Amino acid sequence: MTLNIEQIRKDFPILERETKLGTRVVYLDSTATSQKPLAVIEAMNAFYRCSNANIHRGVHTLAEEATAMYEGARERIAKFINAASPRQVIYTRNTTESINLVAYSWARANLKAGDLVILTEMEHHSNLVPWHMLQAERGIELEFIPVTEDGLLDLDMYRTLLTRGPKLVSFTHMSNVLGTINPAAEIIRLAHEAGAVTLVDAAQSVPHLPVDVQALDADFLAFSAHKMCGPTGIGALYGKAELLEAMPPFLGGGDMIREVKLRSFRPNSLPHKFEAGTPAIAEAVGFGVAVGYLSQLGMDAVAAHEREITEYALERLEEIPGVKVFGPSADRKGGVAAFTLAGVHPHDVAQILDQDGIAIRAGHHCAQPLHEKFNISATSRASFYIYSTTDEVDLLVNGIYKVKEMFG
Ligand code: 7TS
Repeated sequence: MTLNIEQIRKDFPILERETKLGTRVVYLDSTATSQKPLAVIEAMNAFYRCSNANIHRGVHTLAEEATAMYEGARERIAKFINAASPRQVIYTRNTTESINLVAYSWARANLKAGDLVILTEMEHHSNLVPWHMLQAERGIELEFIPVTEDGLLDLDMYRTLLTRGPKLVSFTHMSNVLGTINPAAEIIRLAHEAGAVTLVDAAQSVPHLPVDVQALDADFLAFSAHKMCGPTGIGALYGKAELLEAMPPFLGGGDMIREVKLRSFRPNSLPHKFEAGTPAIAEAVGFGVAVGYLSQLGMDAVAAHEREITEYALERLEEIPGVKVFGPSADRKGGVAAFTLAGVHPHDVAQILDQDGIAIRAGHHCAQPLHEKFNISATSRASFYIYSTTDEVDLLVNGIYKVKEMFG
C-alpha cells in the first residue's frame, strides 16, 4: 500500500499556514518534532471539553471515563510496538525521561564501580549524559561503538568490546543526524550472548519504521509521542516485565504506591509503580490517537514513503556543488539529510531558507560527539515524514542554490 500524501497533508492544519511570502510553509524538521493531525488535536480538545478528571482515584463518571481513556491509550501504544502486555508500557515525559528512568532505577540497582556500559558514537545527548552522570557517581566504565566514515556502526569493534563483559548496551535505533538505521536485532542478540541488558533509544525509529519489541527482544525501549504525530509532554518506556518488576521505583508520590505508612510504603504494581503524581492525561489520550493514526496508514507504508523521499532528496542534494550529505546511502537510512555547504555556516543556510518559509534545523542536533567525529561543529538538517513531498525537496534544493548565489 502506498500513502496518499495529498490526503494526508489535509489532516495537518499547520501545513496550510502561510509564510510571510504568502506561500505554504515547507516543514522539513520532523526529526525535531512532527506536526500533529487534526484527529490528535481534536481528541485532546474533546478530552478537556467533555471528559476531564483526574485518573485512578475517582468513582465518579468523569474520573472513570478519563481513566479508561488513559489506559485505553496505553493498550493501543502497547499494541503498536507489539508489547506482550500494556503493563510493560510506562508513560514518561519523553525519550529523555525514559532513558533517565533506566539509568536511575535499573542501573543504580544493578551497576557498580568498574561495570561496563557500551554506547555508540552516534548517540543523542539524552543517551550520553545520564551515563556520564552515573559514571561520576558510581565509577562505571563507558565504551563506544565507533561510527565508520560512511556513518555505520563498526560491528567488528562492537564484538571486540563485548568480550569485556558489558552489563548494558544502550544504543540508538536510528540516528537523528546520519539517519542510519542500526541493525537493532543483531546488536541485541550479540549483547544477550555476552550477558548484557539492552536499551534501545527508539525516538527516531518508532515514528518512522515498524518496531516490534518482541521480535527485537529488546529489554528496554524508549520513545516520544511528539515525534510521531502525538503531543509534547509524553513518551514511553517499554521494558521486559521481569526487569521492571525487580526495579525500585523512580519518583515517589501519589499513584505509584499500594500502601503508605508514616515511615514506609509499598510500591504499586506495574505500570503504576513508575508513574508518580498526576500524569499527562490529555497527552496520553492524544498519544493513543496518534498511534491509531499511524497504524491506519501502516508503518510499512510510512517507511516506504520516507525511503522514496530520502532517495530523491539525497540524489538532488548531492548534485549541488559544495554540498556534502552525511550518513549512509538511502537504503540504510531513514528520512534525515544532514549536510554542509562549503563556505557557508549551517545557521546561515537555515536562516536564509527560513526567509522562503523552508524550515530546517541547524546546529549539532544534540549529537556533539558525532559532529566532532566528523570534524565539524554543525550541520544543516532537513528531515522528512509522512506529509513530505518531492516538491518540497525541490524547494529546498532551489533554496540552497539561492544561498550559494548570495554567498558568491
Ligand atoms: N534520541 C534521539 C535519537 C533523538 O533524536 C531525540 C530527539 C531524543 C533521543 C530525545 O528526545 P526527547 O523527546 O526526549 O527530546 N531529537 C531531536 C532532534 O534531532 N532535534 O530536536 C530533538
